[in-house]
Amino acid sequence: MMKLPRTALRQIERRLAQSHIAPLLRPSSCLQSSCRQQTTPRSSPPTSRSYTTISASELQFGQPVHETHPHLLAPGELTPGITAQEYADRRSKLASLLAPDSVIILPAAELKYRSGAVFFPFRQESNFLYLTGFSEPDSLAVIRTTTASPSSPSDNHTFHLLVRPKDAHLEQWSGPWSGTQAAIDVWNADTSGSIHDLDSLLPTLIRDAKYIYTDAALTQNSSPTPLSNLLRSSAPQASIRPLRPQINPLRALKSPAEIALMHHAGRATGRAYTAAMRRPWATEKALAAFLDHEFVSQGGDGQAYVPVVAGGSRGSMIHYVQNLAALRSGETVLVDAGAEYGGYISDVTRVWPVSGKFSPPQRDLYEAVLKVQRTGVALCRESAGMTLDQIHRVTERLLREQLDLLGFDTGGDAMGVLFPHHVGHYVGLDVHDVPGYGRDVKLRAGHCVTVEPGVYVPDDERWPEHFRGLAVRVEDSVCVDDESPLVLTTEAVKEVVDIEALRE
Ligand SMILES: [Mn+2]
Repeated sequence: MMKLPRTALRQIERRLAQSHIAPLLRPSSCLQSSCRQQTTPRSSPPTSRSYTTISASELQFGQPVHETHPHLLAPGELTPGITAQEYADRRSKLASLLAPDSVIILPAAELKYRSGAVFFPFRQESNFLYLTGFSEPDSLAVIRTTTASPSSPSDNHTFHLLVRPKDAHLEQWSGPWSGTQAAIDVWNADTSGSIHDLDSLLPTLIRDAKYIYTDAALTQNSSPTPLSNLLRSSAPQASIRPLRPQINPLRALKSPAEIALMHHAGRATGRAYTAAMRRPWATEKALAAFLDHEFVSQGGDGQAYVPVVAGGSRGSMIHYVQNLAALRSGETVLVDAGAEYGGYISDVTRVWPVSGKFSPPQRDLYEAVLKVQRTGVALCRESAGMTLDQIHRVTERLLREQLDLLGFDTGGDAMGVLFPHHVGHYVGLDVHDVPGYGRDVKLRAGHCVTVEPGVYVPDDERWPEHFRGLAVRVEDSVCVDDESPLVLTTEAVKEVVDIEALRE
């Protein structure tokens, strides 16, 4: 049983909030004082680096670090809110689950192109980010398990990063990147090297390995990929296994620092929604653009996913993202959007009347869904002993009861038509977090999920006339605690009276 340390959470949250009010000017310190010394001591003591006498704030990295961006990261943090120690602990926890002489191979995500040389914003592969905190493409991380001594059980692995070496000419075009020395000094790799030397460096790192854990693509068009060939020629005796089943149970249970980041993202999202509900909107596009801006001005890093902004019956299209139609008075608008912060997302849906006032059928259907949603949220506690699948079944039964009361015929396949999706999914680094982790797992303190029942009424004679074309979903992001849920997104108002009061 894990009790979420709410006092600690509040402290972290206060600091996160302050960091957005006034950038803190801290004296710049050398890299080794901020990161290296705070991680678990390893068998080989850190050697002194030639540039530790240079102020680190004069150096340039491929992502914010404390020395260059003290308004974003506290000393010791590798990404906002997550310390170098926490990243080291994640590697050591994963290593403790695997046999000695296992290696974990993590290729970074690839930069994706929109057209020609025009690229999309880069996003690191989630497991790579979770284990390293390093956010650059063209890199590869290797974690090799070792036999831990009983006196130092966390000293159970070595960690290696292959990255882009510093290159003044290329960096002038692409912006700075961090280089091989920073991989050791900042990201705490035991060894580092150039990604361009992968073919010569990887064989040494994985020689004599018994198991290779990786989710890298090993075939493409039914031929082995270059990485697959390299793994097999360097460690022909090793058996190659998927990494996901090993790492998913770790990623699924969030640390207090992760929960604080998600709470921060949830708060920014909630405030943006409530600000949006205060105003009249003529188009889906203007509303979407306002939220995008508010997510940042309320303290988030930006949008976590392509939002759904759907007026009227377009809300019945679950992933409607065109967001170009006019909004009409008399209709409701369904918005499914969320901010992210420090790599962690929040996921919220609200429905409100374009005019500011619900019509009687809109209010009736909305209240029915909201009532069921509140019950679902209340079940997100370890003491309920339920899985997401079980909460889904309870939700469907309660929705059916509510719809019966409103005069729907809920026989036959009605519920599959009216409520076609699952009640929730895990959230974290990914919107649908820890892909492959089952919804048949009993929820425990530290699991974070969405609760999002919805009713979408087709324009069809089968359903009561005044409800046809209505689309209602209410969604919050929630972390499970022992006895109660911690709702991350309470600042997005959802009671009818509160929504209507915003426009009075
Ligand atoms: Mn969702």
